[in-house]
Amino acid sequence: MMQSAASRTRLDGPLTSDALTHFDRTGWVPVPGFFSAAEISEISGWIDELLARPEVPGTHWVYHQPSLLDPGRRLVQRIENFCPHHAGLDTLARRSRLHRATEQVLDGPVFLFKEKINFKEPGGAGFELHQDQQAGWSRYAPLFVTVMVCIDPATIENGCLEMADGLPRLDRLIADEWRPVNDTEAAEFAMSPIPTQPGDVAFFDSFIPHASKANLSADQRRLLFFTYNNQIHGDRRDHYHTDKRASFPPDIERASGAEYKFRV
Ligand SMILES: O=C(O)CCC(=O)C(=O)O
Ligand SMILES: [Fe+2]
Repeated sequence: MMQSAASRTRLDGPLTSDALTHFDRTGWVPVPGFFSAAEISEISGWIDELLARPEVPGTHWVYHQPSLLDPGRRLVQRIENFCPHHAGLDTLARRSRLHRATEQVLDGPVFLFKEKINFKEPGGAGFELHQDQQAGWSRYAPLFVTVMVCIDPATIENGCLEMADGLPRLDRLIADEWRPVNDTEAAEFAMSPIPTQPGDVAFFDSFIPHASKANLSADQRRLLFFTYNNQIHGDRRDHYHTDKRASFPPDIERASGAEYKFRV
């Protein structure tokens, strides 16, 4: 059972009690304008710094994909595991107003579990309908909360996030691990696109079904994601990254000829 709103101790922080109540009821909450234009411009500059760095084994993890618009072109799909290698992004994740907000949502001190930037450049693929917890996360903790930070305008045209709508908050998997949610499993709910502007954020738990479409527009759509768990479930970051590095390493660390399949 999820904690009811009534039993929750409210920590002070940037999120209002209305926002926390919305999260408790539905498993997610949008918070428009959490960051100023100046803050997003600084974060965007940090992302540019990461992108400009050489890909070297043992540093941040870069993954590529072929462009759907120009299959000969290789795009950066995402960068993960960068906080240990970037002081500004690490401070944002672990010692900031945003971090405090995640403590409010998770109702206590949190550990950063993982982080990534999904670039979704023009030609970038979408994400099939899934619950984040389906990606084997139950091995690490029973519940996570992710905060999405919008860096570029995310629109229907460039593949903004889409959330399950009209469901009471889920506290279980509705589909098997490691495969997208199918149409039968999705019959109980509708999907709503969530267009966002730079500076908007959204908090969502690891059970809410979500998806996004490919970007067939001319505009890139960068979204930054930090995922946390309550400290009562331990600091699982190293365990997760050791496992992922073995099963789905960054492109620069891949053995030639080996096949690695991205599943959810
Ligand atoms: O970037 C997106 O559109 C969604 C990404 C997502 O849900 C994920 O990577 O788990
Ligand atoms: Fe996801």
